[in-house]
Amino acid sequence: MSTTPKALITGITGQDGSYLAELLLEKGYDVVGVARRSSTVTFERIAHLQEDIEIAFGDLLDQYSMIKLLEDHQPVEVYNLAAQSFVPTSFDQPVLTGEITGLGVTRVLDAIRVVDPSIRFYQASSSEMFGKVQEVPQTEATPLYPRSPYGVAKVYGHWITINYRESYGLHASSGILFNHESPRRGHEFLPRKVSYNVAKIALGLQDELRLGNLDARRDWGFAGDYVEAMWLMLQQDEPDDYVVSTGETHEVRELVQLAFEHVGKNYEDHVVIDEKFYRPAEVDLLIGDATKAEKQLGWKPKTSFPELVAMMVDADIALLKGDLKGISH
Ligand code: NAP
Ligand code: G4F
Repeated sequence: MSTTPKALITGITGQDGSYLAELLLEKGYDVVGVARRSSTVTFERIAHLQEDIEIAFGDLLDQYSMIKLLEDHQPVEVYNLAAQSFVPTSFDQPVLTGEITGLGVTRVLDAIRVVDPSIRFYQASSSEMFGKVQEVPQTEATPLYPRSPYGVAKVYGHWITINYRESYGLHASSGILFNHESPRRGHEFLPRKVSYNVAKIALGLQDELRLGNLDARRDWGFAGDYVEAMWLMLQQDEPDDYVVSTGETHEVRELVQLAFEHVGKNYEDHVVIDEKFYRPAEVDLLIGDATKAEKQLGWKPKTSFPELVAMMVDADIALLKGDLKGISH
């Protein structure tokens, strides 16, 4: 019998799925990535890993597919990264977001309870749960006050993870991750929207960038750093919840300004405020205190805010010039 540990990742086609798969392969795991069936292939972020990981099909909306995945692949660790993760879409599709991002967590946890309760479980909780923040900075003990259907669904996912840990003794941990970005980030999220459009402006392909609220503040880190914290949580003797953040907060405006400055331009010459990108309710200020992760996991972020912004703009310039073959960031 093989002694190679096997990990199963839901959300393998997403930003974090690709970085986590790379990390686990480096650590000697067999990796099974769960993708949902679609009429077009959505494997862009994992194209470079397709020889090394196994893709299996399943959907967080489908309970039986979760059970079958665990029976077929017998992982020792499950990382639940799948979600409808874009906040504005959660206002337009609140029920679907609740089904996937909230109830989907129960479907995975219940499959573990039924098939093999010794499987270790990671839940991708979010700083969006802090919403209208009740404390600054936010820790594992800060009361939750979500401000979007996505945030509400994540609160459910967070508490059902704690509930299965306490009710059935599962090794189930939640990482309360603050915003993390990379050149692999979806184009609809603010930092990637900015880096891609700044790259286009720098190359003379367009002149204008339309954005919403520039006053909100976020604690932004690099996704490649954050997936290590996920893995570390599942290596602990006891399951627990951890804030993962940089401990710095920056205005959206600051990120925009930095990205434009990186290509020698003034953001005020290009940015147009468009009410369409405002949200029905906003999360005004996020800043995390990751002291517990540092003390108990030995985890610290490695990439600074200016390094992250420069990395993303440079990668998009290379992408637009056609220099970037596959994904290497
Ligand atoms: P992402 O890029 O949006 O990826 C989401 C993944 O979930 C995709 O692979 C998507 O598949 C999959 N998915 C969606 N609905 C599904 C369903 N019904 N069944 C199976 N898979 C489904 O998100 P990310 O940035 O990598 O984030 C990973 C996780 O961390 C998410 O749960 C997110 O909510 C959470 N999180 C992210 C951040 C952040 O700043 N990035 C911060 C805190 C928490 P398709 O490719 O088919 O759409
Ligand atoms: O990049 P965003 O869309 O990320 P948001 O809403 O903070 O959510 C992300 O981080 C969460 C962790 O806190 C994750 F759980 C979640 O899955 C996701 O990954 O927006 C950041 C800020 C917001 O305040 C938004 O109002 O940027 C502001 N913003 C201003 N103009 C914009 C825009 N956001 C987007 N997406 N597009 C704009 O044009």
